[in-house]
Amino acid sequence: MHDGVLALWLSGLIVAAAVAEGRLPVPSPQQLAWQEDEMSMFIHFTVNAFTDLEWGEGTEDPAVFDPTELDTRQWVRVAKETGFKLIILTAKHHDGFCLWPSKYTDHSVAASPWRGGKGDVVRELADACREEDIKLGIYLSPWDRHEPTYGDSPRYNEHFKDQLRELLTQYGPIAEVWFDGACGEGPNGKRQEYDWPGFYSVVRECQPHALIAICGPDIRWVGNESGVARETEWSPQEPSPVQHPGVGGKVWWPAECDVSIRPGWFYHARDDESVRSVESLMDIYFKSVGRNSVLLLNVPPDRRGLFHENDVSRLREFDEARARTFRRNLATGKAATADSIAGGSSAGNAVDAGPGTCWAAASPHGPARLEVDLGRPTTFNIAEAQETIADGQRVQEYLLEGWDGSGWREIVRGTTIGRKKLDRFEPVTYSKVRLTIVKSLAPARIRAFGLYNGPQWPVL
Ligand code: FUL
Repeated sequence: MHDGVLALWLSGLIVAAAVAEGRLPVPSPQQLAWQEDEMSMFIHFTVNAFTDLEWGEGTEDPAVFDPTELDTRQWVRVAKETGFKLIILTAKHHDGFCLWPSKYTDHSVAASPWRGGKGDVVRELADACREEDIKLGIYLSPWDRHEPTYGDSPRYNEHFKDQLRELLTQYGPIAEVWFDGACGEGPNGKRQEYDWPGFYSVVRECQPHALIAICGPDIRWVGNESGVARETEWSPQEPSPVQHPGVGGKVWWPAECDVSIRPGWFYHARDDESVRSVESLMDIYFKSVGRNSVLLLNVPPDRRGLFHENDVSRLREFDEARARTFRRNLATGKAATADSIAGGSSAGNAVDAGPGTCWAAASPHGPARLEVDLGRPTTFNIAEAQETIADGQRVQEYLLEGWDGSGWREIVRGTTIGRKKLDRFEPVTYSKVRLTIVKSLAPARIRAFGLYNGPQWPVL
């Protein structure tokens, strides 16, 4: 090719790549920090723990709410010690009972015998979170089976906004606001129409850094309550007319996987022997965090107002299991080369110790290959890859192969990578591996590549 033509062709490619990159949605700093945290804890607690219901009816006597040893410091310490960075509390569930003394209702802790009617669970949790440097999130159920104005749409919407303002102005920074979509009929027989844009405005006004989840524009519900993301999980999504009105193109709307450590969302003594096994929790970790999502694991306090011993020991086993599995990345520090490298980058950046740098491919849409020489035959059963999602999610298809001395053998093939992709397989032994980015929306940026020889966690 003539030099001038080559230059023109190359600059065309660079422009095409830049245009493609320019259109890629990227996370806000808060969305990025939320995803880097990997795991959040959900805490479902209300009158249901005392009435043994999952959905309270709104007619419960507030006197039933009387935990004998409520200790939010226990919740926060256990969460922190077992790897959670954010705690989301059901400040009000569908029954309408408020865990804080809302001045807009008499159906709250103020009408209960707990702490002589002077208690405030949200305050105690906020204080404990601040002390332990854990972020706080709030679940406020729009569906309210107690509130008499529910169903009288404009009036109830104002009531809901008043309660939201209380929670967002009296308890310090709130990292996530979780809006459940459940909706029912009010006592007037009419279906409540929620004022979503109005709810979002209150959040933006009172807590500009809070992420609005589920029925919200910042974090997307994964679509099931079993903690499982898709094999192909894109954070860039088509905007929703309700959640992103008037927005064109794609929006950064990452998935959150909510699931309970018990069969129900609330505590029931009958479930004490049915706390999820460590195998189940690890399977969920691989299928949520390991599929470009955040895991939101629910742990419901019991009637004492404490996490039950069985839940606590399971959380500790889960933490130890992750530590044991990911203790040693067998690719770290090994010699790495690539057939496509953007200026200023290097293949070694994918296997250095920190996620601060990346192997940036030059090829605009793949293929691009990263080869890691493990130095000697090495056995592993888990592979990990991470994109630098601050620059958008780019990889559409990848392939991992091992060199057996005469040829490359396929180990695993996948689609999206995103923040973190984990693949499990039967143990294999190779002295060299290569990760091929088969197809990407823009030049791939891989900040971490890992191989682990961990316990063989079953795919459930
Ligand atoms: C659902 C609710 O109906 C459940 O009770 C629970 O709060 C779950 C997280 O969301 O929609």
